[in-house]
Amino acid sequence: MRMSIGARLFEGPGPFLMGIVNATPDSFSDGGRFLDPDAAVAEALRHAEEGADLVDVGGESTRPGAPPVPVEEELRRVVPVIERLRARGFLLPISVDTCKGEVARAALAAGADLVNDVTGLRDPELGRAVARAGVPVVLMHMRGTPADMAARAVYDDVAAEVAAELRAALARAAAAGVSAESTILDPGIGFAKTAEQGVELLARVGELRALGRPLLVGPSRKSFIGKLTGAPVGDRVPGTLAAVTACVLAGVELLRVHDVAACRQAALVAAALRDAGAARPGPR
Ligand code: HH2
Repeated sequence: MRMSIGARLFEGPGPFLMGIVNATPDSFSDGGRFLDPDAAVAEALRHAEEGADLVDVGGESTRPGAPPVPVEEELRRVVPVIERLRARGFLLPISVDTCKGEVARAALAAGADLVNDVTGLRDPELGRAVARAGVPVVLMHMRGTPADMAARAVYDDVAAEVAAELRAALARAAAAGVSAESTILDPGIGFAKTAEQGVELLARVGELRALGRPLLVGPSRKSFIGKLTGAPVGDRVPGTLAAVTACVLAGVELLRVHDVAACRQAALVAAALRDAGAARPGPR
């Protein structure tokens, strides 16, 4: 990939790590821990110390069944975090995890550099805000809303259908005036996918490279790991590392994770394996 995000140029295959900061009372794995802005700021600083390349600040849980958050409440959760990080000279690019145009605009004004939209620009106002600010955007695949997405997890060919629906998101971005060069695509692990479909998507994530855009994947602590292993949500780092490794080997550039230090170690080893394999192609 070659893309400027804030002051930083993201160049090459990565892997680049996006550290998660959930300023929410109800996120599936860390709800309530970082609702206080100072706690959220401390978590972002910890991610930076552990080697994150950027951080993603969100104020609305998207766990299955999560209720929508009113715009005023979401603004109250995320804007102070971004303002405080910038006020203390935080150097990493900041992403805002929102699907609302108004929240994106306020977050960008407060110092965010990228918009992470789990709905893939369904809100035209969000598309216009991104286009106007000229910032990059993550277009994630989802069907329906967190309240009803589980019922929409019906696919004949999950990888092909997710690719087609991501193409539609790229078309929405273009219609809003967002250039293709500023988009990053994400298959949306856990969003309108069963555990089995999520595993198949991870196994075939390399197929999405045909869309010609950098890829971001967020497998961190997700329920497919619990389904495969029985591990509770607080004990899914090892499963996350396996998924991160698979993603890096498949050519995914960006990983959205809670456990930056552990994931960085796995991602760097996986990247070395990826590069060593590419250096000596073919059977020996
Ligand atoms: N996953 C979550 C939230 N935002 N954004 C992208 N681009 N990709 C993802 O896979 C993704 C995402 C869900 O994880 P988390 O933020 O930890 O939980 P919650 O939505 O409950 O806050």
